[in-house]
Amino acid sequence: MSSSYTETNVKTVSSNPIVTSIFTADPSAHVWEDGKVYIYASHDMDPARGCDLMDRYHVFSSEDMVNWTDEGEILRADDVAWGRPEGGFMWAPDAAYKNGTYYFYYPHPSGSEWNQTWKMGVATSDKPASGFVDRGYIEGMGGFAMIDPSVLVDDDGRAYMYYGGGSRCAGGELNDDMLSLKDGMRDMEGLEDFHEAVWVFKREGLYYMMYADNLDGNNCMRYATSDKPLGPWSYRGIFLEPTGCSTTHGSIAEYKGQWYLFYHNQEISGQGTLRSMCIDRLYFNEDGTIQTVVQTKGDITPVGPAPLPNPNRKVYAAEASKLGGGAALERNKQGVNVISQLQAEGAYFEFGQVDGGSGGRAAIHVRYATEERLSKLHLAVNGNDYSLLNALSTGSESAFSDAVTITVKLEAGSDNTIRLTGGKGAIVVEGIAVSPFND
Ligand code: FUB
Repeated sequence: MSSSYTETNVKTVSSNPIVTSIFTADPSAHVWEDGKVYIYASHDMDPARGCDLMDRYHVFSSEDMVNWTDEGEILRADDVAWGRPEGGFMWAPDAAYKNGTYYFYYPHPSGSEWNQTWKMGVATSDKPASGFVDRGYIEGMGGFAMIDPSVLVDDDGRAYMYYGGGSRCAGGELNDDMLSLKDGMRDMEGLEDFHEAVWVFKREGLYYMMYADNLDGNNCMRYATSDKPLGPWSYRGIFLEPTGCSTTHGSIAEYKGQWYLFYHNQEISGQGTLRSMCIDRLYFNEDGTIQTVVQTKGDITPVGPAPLPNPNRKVYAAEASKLGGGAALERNKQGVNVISQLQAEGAYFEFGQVDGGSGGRAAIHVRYATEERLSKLHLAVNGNDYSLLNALSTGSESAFSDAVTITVKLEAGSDNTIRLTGGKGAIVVEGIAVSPFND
């Protein structure tokens, strides 16, 4: 049971960016055997310091390409025993599935000299979006910027890893264990203007490699094709024009008969290091070439069932909170109790005795209203920092939305404390809803 939806936030048409509460980048999409589509994304921590602080990968799932469930965090730098002591630098990941195991590949430096110590980490689980445990890194890789992994499991069960940065791309076959290389890596031939962000997929017997080019600060996505998984590749052209973001990165997947491009932009933040995932339709021509993707604000209609409301959901109303730092409880014009004055630095509200069910993952929805383009709330759960949550404008302080949502970890039982601190924008809050997954 992993649905986290309330009755009021089911969408009937997609919106870009698809996740607004936290910043997510580098989406790697896969359709697994349970029939759902999953996105393994990197996470731009807010506030950012370049890409240095990126951490805490979240996974998102959907059955209709419109409504996305935050499955929660699956791995953070602190979980990586061999990682650099300062943490951060959990960059663009990918995932693969073979023989009952899900593999999560992530680039991370092993030393303080981050750009000289990249490694390709692997975590595994028997579930697609939880339970990942780090298994170390793949030996025998390196020599240049070892970032942006992409893993293809071919129809015959053989698996290939690709990676690349600093204008160089390499590929090689993985052993059956998916944790080691068969014959090492070799440079990929035939790519034009390769920069980074390699992603390989297969369609109708043809291998496609997509990647970001070197257009400084405003890359395009280009692609090449081959009839063999490790090339040589034939360059085919550009299929995504600049998004306005200083990086471009993504993936392509087919779901229920339609192909999609998953990518990121900086629509919400205006900052190239606080990015947000988007999805648009992707079309092939008769000859297998890819049409230029039209970047939209979201026009996908559901291709499957929307998530069901979570039966474990409990609502915690404004009047049940403890307030501090200048936050106030007031009755608004509609006669509803709301927490206000949250624009004051340090103003906070806190719910104690929050029910975490049997413990583990739980979705938190904040019911809020703000006239500002972008307000923010800082979340802490049982004293653990979850960084800033984005609250996009609802149009006015009396138009409420549940759109601020994140999946966190709660302890079993009713002794959880959830604190939200303001100071970034005039925002009022009616309460929160908490939905333990009980999985
Ligand atoms: O997200 C960190 C880095 O930015 C990725 O590894 C690159 O592809 C670019 O998206």
